[in-house]
Amino acid sequence: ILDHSFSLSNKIQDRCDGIKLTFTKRVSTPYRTVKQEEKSISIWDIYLHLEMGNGLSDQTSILSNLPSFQSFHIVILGLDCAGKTTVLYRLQFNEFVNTVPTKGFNTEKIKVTLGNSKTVTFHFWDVGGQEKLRPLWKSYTRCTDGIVFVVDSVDVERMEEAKTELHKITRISENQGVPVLIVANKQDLRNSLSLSEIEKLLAMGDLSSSTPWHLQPTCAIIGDGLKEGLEKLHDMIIKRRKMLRQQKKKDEYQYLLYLCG
Ligand code: G3D
Ligand code: MG
Repeated sequence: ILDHSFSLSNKIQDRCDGIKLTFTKRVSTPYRTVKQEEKSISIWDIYLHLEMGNGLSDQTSILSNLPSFQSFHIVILGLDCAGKTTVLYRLQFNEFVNTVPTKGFNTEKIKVTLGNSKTVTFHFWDVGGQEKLRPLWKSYTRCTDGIVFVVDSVDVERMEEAKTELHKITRISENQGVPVLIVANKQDLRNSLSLSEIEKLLAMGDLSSSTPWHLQPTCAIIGDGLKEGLEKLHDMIIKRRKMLRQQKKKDEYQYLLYLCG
């Protein structure tokens, strides 16, 4: 079951749904061991997790503790023409791919080897950035592990518009605390803005204190800066997962103390 290569077809879903794995979590207090919760996961749920990646949902939190299940759901957002699709295909093919305007979305699962030689799978969702498509962003960020927000470093005129969209998407309650990698793209162009100018124009200091962020200069055409950016994003995601796990444990322990009087 833990092997990514296994696959199931819809036809046998019902049969597999009958088979359940039960996880029992026990918590020890200094005086006794308390059985805390029992959770059943159907094989079908595990399959969906592997196929779709489900961010921080309750069921996947058990699976994401296992190394082979480390897959991260990442949404790539930003105004049209910022270079989102170029980023996606640069990462996938390690070469420049000529793009056409994205009408809906592109999605790819990409294995990336990080600096510590650890390979992680990112499931990217590159969503169209035209104004009429932006209301859809919200549905792609539901339960996401991280957001990559791409800006065109030479598009000074639309920097204000990019700022508005960045702040809007990070303010959504479901996205509270979700790490954001801001990609200052097209740094190869002579008149590109500097990082400090972009930081100021995007008013990044005004992002909520609960939103971890990192600003990364890149050139998606040749791939400069992309790996470094993903590394930072990965670190922020791991840190957040750890924090959420610790918070959950703390809450559970408090609850047990309350139950034990
Ligand atoms: P989008 O998906 O955000 O809408 P695209 O943007 O990836 O389609 O890219 C829009 C244009 O920007 C493309 O050029 C692409 O080649 C270019 N581009 C992307 N990244 C960079 C970069 O780092 N440097 C430079 N100089 N150009 C970049 P076209 O000509 O096809 O419109
Ligand atoms: Mg695109």
